[in-house]
Amino acid sequence: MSQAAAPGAPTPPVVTTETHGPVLLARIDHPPVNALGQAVRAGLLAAIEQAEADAAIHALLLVGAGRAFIAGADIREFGKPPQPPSLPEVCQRIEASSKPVIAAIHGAALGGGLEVAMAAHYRLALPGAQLGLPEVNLGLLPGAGGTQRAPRLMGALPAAELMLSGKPLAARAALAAGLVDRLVEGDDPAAAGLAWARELLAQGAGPRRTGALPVPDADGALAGLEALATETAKKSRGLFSPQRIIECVRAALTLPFEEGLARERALFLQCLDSPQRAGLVHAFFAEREVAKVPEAQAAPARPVERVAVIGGGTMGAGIAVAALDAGLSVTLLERDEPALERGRANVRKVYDALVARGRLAPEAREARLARWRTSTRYEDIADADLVIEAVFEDLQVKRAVFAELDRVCRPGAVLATNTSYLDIEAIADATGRPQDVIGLHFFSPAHIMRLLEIVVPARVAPDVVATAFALARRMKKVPVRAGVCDGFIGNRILAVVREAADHMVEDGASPYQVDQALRDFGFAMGPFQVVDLAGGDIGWATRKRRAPQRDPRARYVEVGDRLCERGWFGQKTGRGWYLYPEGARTGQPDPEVLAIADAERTRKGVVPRSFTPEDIVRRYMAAMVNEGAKVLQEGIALRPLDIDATFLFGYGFPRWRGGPMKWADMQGLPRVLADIREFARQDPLFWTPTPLLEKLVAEGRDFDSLNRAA
Ligand code: T1G
Ligand code: NAD
Repeated sequence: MSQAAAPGAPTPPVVTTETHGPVLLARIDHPPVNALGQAVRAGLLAAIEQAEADAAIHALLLVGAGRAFIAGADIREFGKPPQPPSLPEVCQRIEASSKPVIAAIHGAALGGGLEVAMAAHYRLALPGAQLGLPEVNLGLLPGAGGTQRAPRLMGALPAAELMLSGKPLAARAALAAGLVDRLVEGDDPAAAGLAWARELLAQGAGPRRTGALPVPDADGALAGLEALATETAKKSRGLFSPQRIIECVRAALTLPFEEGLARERALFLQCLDSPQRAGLVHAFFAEREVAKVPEAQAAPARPVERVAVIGGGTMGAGIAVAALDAGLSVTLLERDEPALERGRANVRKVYDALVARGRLAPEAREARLARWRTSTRYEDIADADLVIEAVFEDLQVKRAVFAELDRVCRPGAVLATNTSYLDIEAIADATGRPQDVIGLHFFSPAHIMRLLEIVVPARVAPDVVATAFALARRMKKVPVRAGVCDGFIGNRILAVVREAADHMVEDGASPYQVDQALRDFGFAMGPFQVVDLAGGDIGWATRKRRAPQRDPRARYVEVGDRLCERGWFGQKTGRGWYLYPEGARTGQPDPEVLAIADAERTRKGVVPRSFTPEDIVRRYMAAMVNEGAKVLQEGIALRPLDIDATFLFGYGFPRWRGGPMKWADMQGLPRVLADIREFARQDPLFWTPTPLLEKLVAEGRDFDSLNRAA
């Protein structure tokens, strides 16, 4: 593994070659994952030419240094002017080699990395190898021959599945699928590859060009592909590249190889130009950049093996499962035995369902439950390294719990609260160790939702923040650092867009029309469906709690309150904004709700107007972006990408739009600001443009410029 070059020193080559008798070994060494940047592509081409030119060389072996073979094209190069050689050229050259080329795969062989291996003539895999074509996750398709070679190695339909799922195959599955020729035990790809190369040469094996192979299941596959196309159209709602992957596989079945490659290229370039690629690539990097916050790198994390969870309700049980899944020992503490029994049942229910669906082996369940204890005595959690409180959303109840934790927990234990809205400083004040108190805001269901808002109060110690980020990594969560304010990043912005949605209903839109427009925009659910899922009573309690501070000049829509006054809290009461006959999960529009909205308009003297789906999206997103800019301006979120990640991983924002701030950049901030100023003519208080947004527009900058500046 090559070390970073000293300043001014020539950068070490990213592809090096060694001669091993008749075999030339080319090693790709471009940390962290040997991505196929320009230098790697040029290095591979040079290695081919070197092998071809050396009469003593009879075979070329490709291996990757470090933890991957090749994890694909360099994603950071997308959208930039292409630098030669292109990857299709490199793959064509590998395949055309007059001497056998062998790929020895360990770790990730993904996207362009697998395409390089498929262009080689022989492929072996070591245990732990992961082979896949995940381009669809980036709004792309395999653009270096993968859509034409994969069908020839594994069959058209299995290849289409591999590309449409974007999920990798493990080594054994790749062998069974025909993607590799053999599995070799061990962890040294060079040694395994050299041994096989010598064996092949001894057998007189020559080049074996994948492109020359027929597609094994060609006859029956076209019909199967049509069915897959229909299914994909349904499943991949609004996504651009999946249908083009299908088109490429159709070309592999109907066109000669070279024409298939040309068709692939044309469709690849269409995907490259699609805004979805920009959105999905942004989401890829946002997911990774969020973890890079000053505090997470300022101090070493405290060790955490024993976790205590206070409260075994909706969230407590999910958090306990997430901790057990991460290999931690967990003690669930409840206020009394009946509540504890409910907590036990909530946790068991999750694992029993996973076992029943074959998603978890019974032994794995037992192994996790073996690390789980329950209690009603605080003394039983005195040795906890980290405590996560998830009791009722009531400040006094939480302060009482934290006073108890302060009394029993060992010095150095991290004390975290899962509060959704409450002031964490006030909770920390209930202890004598505010430096150990932090917010860990999980999202329901906590063992599934990937977002974890790490809420950083003023007095917290840096190593406590580092401990929270380390926990997130261990739980495979996407950690977003948030400052302390009412609702932190996500719920604060959600409250504002909810108001915008309520305003539209009072102004004449139907809640069902609003939900439909936002589903068509790409959200998994519309705002009124989300209320019914979470429970209208939670928002109602928040509105009542906020009423004393509400600006008397601010517009306040009461349609939601009218529903809650009737006990219509949503799914849990069989009706809310929608009707849920016999516990149905999908709601039906409710004419009585429309009547209540009408009555409220009449009572308020509002003359209803019509809204197009575009009107609805413009207002909803303008409210989201404007409040997002305020959250940034106040430093509650460090960068726009933190807001994007929050909505992508916690609020069902369509991944291919990259998140609200990325969406705004792609719309053009001047247009979003113009919308806000237009809406402000009707309601100047709600639609006050955020100074940061005005400043960016005035300076001709976008939100991404703040990501880069951070
Ligand atoms: N390009 C550039 N950087 C990459 C990269 C890539 N392909 N893959 C990873 N990184 C960076 C990542 O940003 C992070 O950086 C570091 O590597 C470690 O990654 C023509 C068009 C390989 C399974 O989609 O799925 O080929 O944050 O934190 O959890 O057909 O990374 O440290 O600065 O994710 O161990 C197709 C994407 C490209 C694979 C490792 N390939 N990568 O996971 O580490 S499109 C992919 C991954 C293509 C061709 C097409 C994962 C991983 P930093 P990490 P990890
Ligand atoms: P819940 O009502 O389902 O569960 C709360 C549990 O806390 C109950 O089982 C109760 O017995 C227990 N409890 C109450 N007082 C206790 C005490 N003194 N000691 C020990 N246990 C006690 O509530 P929930 O939905 O799980 O919410 C818990 C917390 O998580 C709240 O702060 C809430 O705002 C927050 N939260 C909720 C959601 C959500 O979607 N429900 C999402 C994120 C955060």
